[in-house]
Amino acid sequence: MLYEKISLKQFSDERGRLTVAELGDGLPFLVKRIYFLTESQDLPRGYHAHHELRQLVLCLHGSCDMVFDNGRRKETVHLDNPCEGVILGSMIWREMHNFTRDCVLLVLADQCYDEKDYIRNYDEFLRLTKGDPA
Ligand code: T46
Repeated sequence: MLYEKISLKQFSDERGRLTVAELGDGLPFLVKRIYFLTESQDLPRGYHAHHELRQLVLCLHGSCDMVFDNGRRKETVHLDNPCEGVILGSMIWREMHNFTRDCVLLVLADQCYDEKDYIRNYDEFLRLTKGDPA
């Protein structure tokens, strides 16, 4: 798999549902940054990879598709469940498609924002992943 699916611990009772991710249980790294996507339009996002960054992606509301690509094959995951997260590692090209208007995507990242960590050119990504046997 080009990504890891994570099922988060849930506590449901008559008040509703509480969902948790903590270090070592749903969250495999210390979080240095969070960001979230709201007011989503049906326009694709992403189109880049990261040299180092690891992230946990959670779709808190609505849905979207994420496409992962390691330079040799692609996998798509449909995100529509706030209790099911995706761990996204480094050197994976990602695209996000088919956002519903009510989509809220929460991302927890293990590094602060650094534009130098981005690979935004697909040919450059293919060149960098060429010798990688994964
Ligand atoms: C990723 C996918 C899932 C910042 O200044 N700080 C930040 O922490 C982030 C994430 C972005 N920005 C700025 C950089 C751009 O000027 O916000 C603008 C939009 O970012 P970008 O076009 O990279 O957004 P997406 O949705 O294409 O990608 C984002 C993350 O950047 C990326 O790491 O993996 O979500």
